[in-house]
Amino acid sequence: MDEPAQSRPGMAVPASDDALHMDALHMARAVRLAALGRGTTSPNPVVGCVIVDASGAHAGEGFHAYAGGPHAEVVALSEAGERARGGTAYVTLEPCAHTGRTGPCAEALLKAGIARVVVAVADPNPTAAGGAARLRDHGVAVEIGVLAEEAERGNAEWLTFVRRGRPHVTWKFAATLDGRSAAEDGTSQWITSPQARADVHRLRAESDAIVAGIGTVLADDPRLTARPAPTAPPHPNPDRQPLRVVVDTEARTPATAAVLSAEAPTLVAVADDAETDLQTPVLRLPRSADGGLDLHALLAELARREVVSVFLEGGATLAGSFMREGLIDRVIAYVAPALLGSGSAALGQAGARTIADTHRLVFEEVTPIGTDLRITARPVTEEN
Ligand code: AOF
Ligand code: ZN
Repeated sequence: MDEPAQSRPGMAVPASDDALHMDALHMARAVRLAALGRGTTSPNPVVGCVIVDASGAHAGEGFHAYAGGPHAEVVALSEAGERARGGTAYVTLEPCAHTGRTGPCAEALLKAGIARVVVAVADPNPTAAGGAARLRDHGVAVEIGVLAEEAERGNAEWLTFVRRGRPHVTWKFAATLDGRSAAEDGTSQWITSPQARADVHRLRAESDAIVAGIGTVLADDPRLTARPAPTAPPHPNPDRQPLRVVVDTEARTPATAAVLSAEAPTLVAVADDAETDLQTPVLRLPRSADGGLDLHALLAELARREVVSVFLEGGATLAGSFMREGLIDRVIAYVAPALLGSGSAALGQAGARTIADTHRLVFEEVTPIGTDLRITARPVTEEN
């Protein structure tokens, strides 16, 4: 270890600040490692882990790659080997205390002789939680909350799924700078650049389900498959396609619709009183008060099928209904440097008839993509 800070000439920063800084640096790496699992871990979280030895030197690291595979801690411990003894583990999610698809990580950390565990986010999953308490009981120093915000953001889908018992919903749209997604005559292809469209395919591939309204299916006949550039991380099943879900209250989906193609599974959600002879799996749901489908019931059913993340595309009307029901957790807007001046708005009626009811968001990120901007925002809730 370095000598105490106060003995270094001209050193104004106390040793504890140095330690905090190192904690943040190692955790930042763990958060980046966790992100390598994005799109392949469902229904599990993304988790990253960094292990430093007793002298503070990097000894091992790892991330959780897919459900059923080893947890991040186990991967990092096996790389660190004996150097883990007396060392510190940085984990983006509290180590598990349960035996699920794999064994409890808290035990693995104890067995390896880890002296300190730094955690970003406590595990809200009641089955797996309790790792921190177990480690403390055995004399391991545990700190929770380091870079919590960054780790939460990287695991937003899974944390929403566990905390709210429903999938996390990302609403994506493409629009001109004046917020229009189609021209007056109904034409809408292509507002944004090819690079933005490729980015959409990457995000589709990371999602468990792609949801679209019947209006979009009838107007555009989309395939709603993920066709990402081949840079995605390895997956035990690389041909996996997200589940396509059509919100089709009156069962109007034609049997010839591209969304029913064999290349990916599809679920057509219809009202429980609608008549249909579609061969595709049909999901019958109650209607909401306005006669449309009960979107809460839809998400509950998707959660039951272990859909952790929903990518909501297509249909200003459907997006408006999700927004009105408070069911949108993230907004991704691809904004093109173009103006229409007429045509349809990206978002339909969303329950805000007066300015006081405006749905307020916070911008999380703005990234240039091709000639467009990708803006990521999330709704302001009581928690943020
Ligand atoms: C992960 N990866 O690196 C950590 C997890 O079904 P299992 O046995 O894989 O357990 C999944 C639960 O374990 C998960 O819901 C979370 O609560 C906890 N921690 N999970 O998938 C990991 N550390
Ligand atoms: Zn674990």
